[in-house]
Amino acid sequence: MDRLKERLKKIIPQYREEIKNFLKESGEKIIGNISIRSVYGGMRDLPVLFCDTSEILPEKGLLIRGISVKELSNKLPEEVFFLMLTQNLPDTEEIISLQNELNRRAKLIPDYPFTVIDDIPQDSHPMTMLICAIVSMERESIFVRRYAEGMRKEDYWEAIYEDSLNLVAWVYQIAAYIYRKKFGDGKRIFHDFSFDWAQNFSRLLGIGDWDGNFTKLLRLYTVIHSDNEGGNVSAHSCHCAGSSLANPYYSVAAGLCGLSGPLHGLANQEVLKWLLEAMEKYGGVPSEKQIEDFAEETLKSGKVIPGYGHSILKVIDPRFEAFYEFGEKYCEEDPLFQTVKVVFRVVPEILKKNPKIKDPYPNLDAGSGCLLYHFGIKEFNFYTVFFAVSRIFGITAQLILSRGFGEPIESPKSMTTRWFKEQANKL
Ligand code: NMX
Ligand code: MLT
Repeated sequence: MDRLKERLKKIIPQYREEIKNFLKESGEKIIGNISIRSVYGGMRDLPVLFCDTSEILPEKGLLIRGISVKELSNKLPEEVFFLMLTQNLPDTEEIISLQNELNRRAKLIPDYPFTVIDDIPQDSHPMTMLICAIVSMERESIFVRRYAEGMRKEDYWEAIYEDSLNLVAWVYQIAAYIYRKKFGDGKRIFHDFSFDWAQNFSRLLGIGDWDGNFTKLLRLYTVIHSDNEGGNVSAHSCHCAGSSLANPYYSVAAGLCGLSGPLHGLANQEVLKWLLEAMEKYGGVPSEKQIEDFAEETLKSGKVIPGYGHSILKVIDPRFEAFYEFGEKYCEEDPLFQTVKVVFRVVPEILKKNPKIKDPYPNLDAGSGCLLYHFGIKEFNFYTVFFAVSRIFGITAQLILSRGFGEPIESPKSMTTRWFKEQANKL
């Protein structure tokens, strides 16, 4: 029996009822003002979306169902997925049931997404390969089949759940194959059904994790990147596509296209590039003064310092702290990690000098790539794929809940600049 699905069968109708009643009582109440700057500034700070899996508090960072992500750093990604969907961490039977469910589905993966990867130009970015393989599997969608059969609206979430669990059980297999194809011997490694999700991901990558520490990193990495409330580009793109009832394969692909940008998921690759350039320039771990000069040069050339700043946070990202603590424990001596430490001591003070920068502190990307690098993943254009595989836990959980509530298609009103100017003149 799939215990998570059984739990959701009880929870979803209550959730739907709760929101329905809330809207009945309070739907017409006005909750805020909109400034023209917000509209033209990427909709910053506008409370126009709801998301119950997680929230970011500017002074505390990410909370998943009210629990700080740092406190969840020793949990399994499967446990956090269960938490996002049900508000509770699973008990032993529940987690075993979810793991069995994922393992059962893992072996049902079709062969053709691997052929898609074989056939695509091999110099394509790994994110392109991943997204193409995911879109190709759209024909497996249970939602599409059941929708065509006339499924009731109240049942949408169940079909979305089926597709989402398949994606969670399949996408890391595809990601690992992309890694092996582009950077390894090209041979596909197969699943071990006695393993958990991260153990299998690690095994399929073929990294040779003799002491189990790389698998520990994969667990931490996945939990840390799993969700980040609803307004970031990947979550929002997936949510928006999903609201049209595009199936989870399309919706997740839409989210991952958004994740591929350098200001979002590609930033971890940019961070590594920046760190390695600094180390190469100064012949090893740079001094504080050298990093100061290097950062000033970056800013003068009109570029951002990757891994620093956040659109909501106003403090050091606790996700960075979790990676930092992992680094202290497992790769303290690594020159790359030592460089991350120097940058962390120097860069916030430099960014603070620019009053426009609201958050001068490290975000999650400032420390994640160097840990992957330490464990032998030196191909940093693959790092966004790790982010993508992790983020699928959160964005699919959000899709399941959105269809569970019966959320309508997204359709905010856009206005012309002429209209905004007219409004401004009236004030
Ligand atoms: N280096 C240089 N300038 C910066 C930085 C930085 N790290 N962070 C912000 N700024 C600039 C920003 O470009 C903007 O300049 P302008 O007005 O000329 O366009 C100004 O400061 C105000 O930006 P904020 O309002 O503080 O931040 P915003 O919400 O616009 O952007 C980020 C947030 C994350 C896009 C921005 O801080 C950034 O580009 N950081 C570097 C890239 C990065 O690390 N991205 C990863 C984000 C996390 N993720 O995983 O997705
Ligand atoms: C994320 O995890 O999605 C990033 O920190 C980006 C964001 O919060 O906008």
